[in-house]
Amino acid sequence: MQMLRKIVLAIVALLGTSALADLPVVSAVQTTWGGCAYSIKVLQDVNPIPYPQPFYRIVAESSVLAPETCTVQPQSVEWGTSKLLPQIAIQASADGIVAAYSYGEFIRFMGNFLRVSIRHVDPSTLGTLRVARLVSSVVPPNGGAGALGAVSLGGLTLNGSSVEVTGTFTGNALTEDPAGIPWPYPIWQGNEFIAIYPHFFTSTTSPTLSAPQICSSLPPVLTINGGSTLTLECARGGSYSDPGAQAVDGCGSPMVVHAYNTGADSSGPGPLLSYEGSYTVSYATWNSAGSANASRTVIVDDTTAPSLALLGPSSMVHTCNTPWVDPGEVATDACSGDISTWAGRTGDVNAWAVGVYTLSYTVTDAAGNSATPVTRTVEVVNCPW
Ligand SMILES: [Ca+2]
Repeated sequence: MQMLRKIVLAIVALLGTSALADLPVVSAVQTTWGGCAYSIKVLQDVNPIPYPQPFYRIVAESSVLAPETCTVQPQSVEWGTSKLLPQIAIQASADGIVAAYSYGEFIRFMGNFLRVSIRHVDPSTLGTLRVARLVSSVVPPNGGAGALGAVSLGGLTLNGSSVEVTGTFTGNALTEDPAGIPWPYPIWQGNEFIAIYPHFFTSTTSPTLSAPQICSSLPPVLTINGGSTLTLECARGGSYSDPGAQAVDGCGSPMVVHAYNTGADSSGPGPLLSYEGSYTVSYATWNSAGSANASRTVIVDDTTAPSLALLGPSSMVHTCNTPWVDPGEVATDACSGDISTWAGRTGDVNAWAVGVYTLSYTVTDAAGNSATPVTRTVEVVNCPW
């Protein structure tokens, strides 16, 4: 029995020292930078000490994609090991390459203990230009000694010069590792996190650690189609058609919009296009997260001059000694309709005196817009005296 155990140990030891290239790849991610490929791989291995158990090797690799731009010597560097399956990510931008992975172990009576490591990778050597870590813990209510938690890597994103790491954690506190703040750490609500490292590639600035907002808790957003002020030309007999509004909840899903005084709902007559004025159309939406209200001002304006035309000819000959009767004029306004009775005339005809008389007709609508004046000439002839 003792001999068998030694043999097993020897075989396991042999496996444990086998070249990295021979180990099975559990997971791998890759990015490209400067014509080179950079990857992180998780390799499965067996640690024989103190007794055989599986563990993982986290290995960075570089290779050449475009020989004209990539001048690195392809290589493979082990960054660390983990007794729990690591989560891995790698991203590159013009600023550089950043890699992240979780690593840790199971600790008896405590559970899984996992950190996340975030590295600024040296493209030439696969060494680390900067390393940042995240760790979680359980902060007891009385502020006494805490316990370790497990941080899971969710996503790694480059936003310009900042690096954003997301994920989840167990426990009730998430900090840098080592923590930049004294114990006991602030207690978190929820188990999701966003860590934003500003100027990650050029500084060692601490991250902003926050819990992502749950979209369903965000209030709705209401948008008025076509803007909050609508100016329309007065049009007699015209009917108003409201462009409406739209609303989305905090997660971006469309919501029902309630509209008031559009002319198509029961709450009011809506803007009246036949009458100049300022009208208000309102919108509202609500859900369990809150409500949103907005209103539109509809201005009905008369900016168009009326039309004016003569009834009868514009040039008339009238026999003296009988009354001359003006055939009149017709005036029409788009807003006010027939405004012939609003027209005025300057000049007069003396039907008992020979002469040429010029009459000028004018009309102005309710908004002060005047029609182009029209004229009529009347020649009085053949007076008996
Ligand atoms: Ca008018």
